[in-house]
Amino acid sequence: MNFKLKNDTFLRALLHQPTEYTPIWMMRQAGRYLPEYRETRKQAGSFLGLCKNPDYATEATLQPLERFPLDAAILFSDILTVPDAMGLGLYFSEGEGPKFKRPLRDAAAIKALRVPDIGKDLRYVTDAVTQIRKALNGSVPLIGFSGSPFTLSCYMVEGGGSDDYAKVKTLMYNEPKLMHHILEVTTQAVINYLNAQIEAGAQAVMIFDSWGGVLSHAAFHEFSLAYTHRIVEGLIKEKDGLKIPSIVFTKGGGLWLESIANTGCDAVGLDWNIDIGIARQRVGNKVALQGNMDPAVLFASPDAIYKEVEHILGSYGYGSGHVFNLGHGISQHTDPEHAAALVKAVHELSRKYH
Ligand code: 1CP
Repeated sequence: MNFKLKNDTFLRALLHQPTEYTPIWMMRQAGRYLPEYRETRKQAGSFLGLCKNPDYATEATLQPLERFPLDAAILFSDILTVPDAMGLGLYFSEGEGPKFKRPLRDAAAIKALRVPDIGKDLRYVTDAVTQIRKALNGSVPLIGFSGSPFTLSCYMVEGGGSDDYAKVKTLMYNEPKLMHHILEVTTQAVINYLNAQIEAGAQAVMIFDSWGGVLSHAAFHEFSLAYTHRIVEGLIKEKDGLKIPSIVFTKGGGLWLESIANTGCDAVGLDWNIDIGIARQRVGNKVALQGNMDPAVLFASPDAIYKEVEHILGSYGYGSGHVFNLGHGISQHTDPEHAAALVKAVHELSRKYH
């Protein structure tokens, strides 16, 4: 029991301890689908302006919690702050998503890559974590996060989002040593970054391997999972006598569930391709599961949302070890009332399974 928190259901579910209901939070729960977020972003001037100012980051983190009785808060930031701190020059062009001014396009740039000084170059993130913990005042736990080295490398080599990952895959197949060098440096950066978030007050951490699923079986294990594994091993496991659970989410990772569970993480995040009951059979009690509703269900009516929630809860079955979530980030076109219906449905319908 965590006496410091009013609601520690999320942490207990991650550690397979008994709960009264299934906890829920939503990936990208703060963001463009909320009118109050759009207003705050306007005040801040830009998305990066939000991330780099701890007052605004705190405000954005708390917005979804003021609307919905969610069981966890997630730090408002982005995975791309790490390559930005490594000198790649992150910027957002309106309607085009994230871009880097100096993507990794040759061996010289790759060899010059350095682990950033987290205490200096990412101080705005750890300051935000400290401030958010204060503002939460023990209501629900705060999740810290990072991208996986492979997912970060995709953006660092492509220079932005991609449909085919042609540049990063070409590098990986032509120059595996250079690719491994990027992954090595990024792995050390991510370990330092997540541990700094934990030191600043993050009570659980999540590694987003959003693009690991675009790899072949062999490449996934060599270029993505091996590094995720090292990160999990390098994390601070306990702080102030409390366990700090870790969650590994690989979009499209259903095929590799057992390998992901073997990294030593406490929970595996699932997208919506896999049935959560089958996933549970495959991993047993080794890890908790987080997921796995298709975010597009939120476009449908509250009745349809209730049906889908019942289906997922029923498929997971009885007992702890499930954190309800979407299988990927909430769409900016979601009606906030539908998000409210989802949270209500999970809280109401899950009690009979506990
Ligand atoms: O206001 C805006 O226009 C910016 C939209 C936005 C937001 C709200 C971006 C740009 N990032 C975020 C916040 C964010 N990003 C959070 C905040 C906390 C929360 O969940 O509420 C988190 C955890 C992320 C993580 C993130 N950023 C991931 C991993 C998760 C995932 O969705 O797979 C990835 C891949 C990114 C990159 C990124 N940042 C922003 C966008 C639009 C993207 C995706 C670009 C692409 O499709 O390649």
